[in-house]
Order: sequence, then structure tokens, then C-alpha cells
Amino acid sequence: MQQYQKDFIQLALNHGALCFGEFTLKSGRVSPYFFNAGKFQTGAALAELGRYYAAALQDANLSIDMIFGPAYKGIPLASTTAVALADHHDMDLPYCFNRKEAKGHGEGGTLVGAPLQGKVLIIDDVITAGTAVREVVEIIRQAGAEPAAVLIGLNRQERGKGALSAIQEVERDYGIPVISIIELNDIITFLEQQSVNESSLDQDDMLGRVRAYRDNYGVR
Ligand code: OMP
Repeated sequence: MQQYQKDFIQLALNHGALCFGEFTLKSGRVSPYFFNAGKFQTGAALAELGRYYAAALQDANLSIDMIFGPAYKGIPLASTTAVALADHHDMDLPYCFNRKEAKGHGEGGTLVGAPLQGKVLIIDDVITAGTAVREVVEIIRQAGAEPAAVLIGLNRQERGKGALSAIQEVERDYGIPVISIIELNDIITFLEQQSVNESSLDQDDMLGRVRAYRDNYGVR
């Protein structure tokens, strides 16, 4: 694991964005952990988060022309990543996001920011079933641009309905890579190596539950 990946997990733990317990997911599965990007609630946390997204993007060495943040949670993520790329990687990329409801007055429409064109990187928090990301791919294609890759914070590495994960299905269906700052395996490695200070839970118990969840629902 790289340092920025460990730092990202620590940041998420510090802000309660990564937590352990019992959580019912959109899929109906009951998960012993949950990632909630809405918990990065200060300017400093958001700035740090953007640096980890930017680091993951640089690691992946992709060729992209612009960034797209899907409403709602993808908007601050795409914005902070665009800032971090400009501040720390000398990459001043255009960015754009969508509204969930079209605006009928003023400038109108559902897209805000730079014109959607060229190779577009989609930035979001988590992909579970992949519903959200599929909608975004359609928005980008309809604008005449090319979805080039997806960058997310956490890859939960879970199977979809078949043997593949929702992420692998997105990669197969659209022929684009999905990269993430961390994946479930990194959380497990982190839990094995250091104390996470979740006072209400015993760490060995927590680790056991997360491993069991991976055995049950993980991609083989
Ligand atoms: P898809 O649009 O089906 O890929 O699901 C993404 C959604 O999963 C997010 O918008 C969240 O509501 C939810 N989610 C998380 O945010 N974090 C998790 O750790 C797990 C889920 C989830 O419900 O699976």
C-alpha cells in the first residue's frame, strides 16, 4: 500500500467517513463497514481528500482532457480533485458537473461548468451496483464526449448478480478503467497493521467480520 492510501484511510477514520458496525446497503446486504464521503465536512478535510484523489489519478497514468462530477456527491469530489491537480501536479484541467433537475430559466440545462468534450474522467465516491455511473456515461456520450475512466474513493470489491463485480461489469460494458484510491483489501491490510481506535468495537472482532463479509460477497 502506498503512503497516500494509508493517509486516505486515516483521514476517513478521523472524520467518521469510514466506520464499522452494521450497515444495510443499497443492495440489501448487511455490511460490517461503510464509507460515507459526506463526512468530509471541513475545508481542510476536503482539500486533503482532493490530494488523495489526485495522487490516485497520477498513479494510474491516464490520458484525460477534463473532469466530471456527478450530482450530488461527485460535485465536491471533482472540484477538490481539480484544485489538487492544479496545485500539486501542474495539471489545470477543465471540470463540469450536472444538476439532477434541469433549470428552465437563466442559462438553463443540466450541465454546469466547462463544455463536456474530449476524454472525460468521472469522479465519485463509491460504486456498488453501478447504477449512478451508467447514467453518467450516457450524459457524457449524449454531449458528444468520450467517457475515458472512472475514479472513486473506495472499491468495495463486491460481486454483482454474477461472478463479476459491478465495477468489472462497468469496465467490460464500456471498455473504460475504474480506478480507486483504495479497495476493500487495503482496509483489511490497514486493520491488520494498526489500531483504528473505534472505542465501541474490538478490533479483532471487526477484522473478523470484514474478512467474513469479503468471503461471502467479495469478487473471487
Ligand atoms: P450505485 O449507484 O448502485 O453504484 O451505488 C452507490 C451508492 O452506494 C452510494 O451513492 C451510496 O448511497 C451507497 N454506499 C456508500 O455510499 N458507501 C458504501 O460503503 C456502500 C454503499 C452502498 O449502499 O452499497
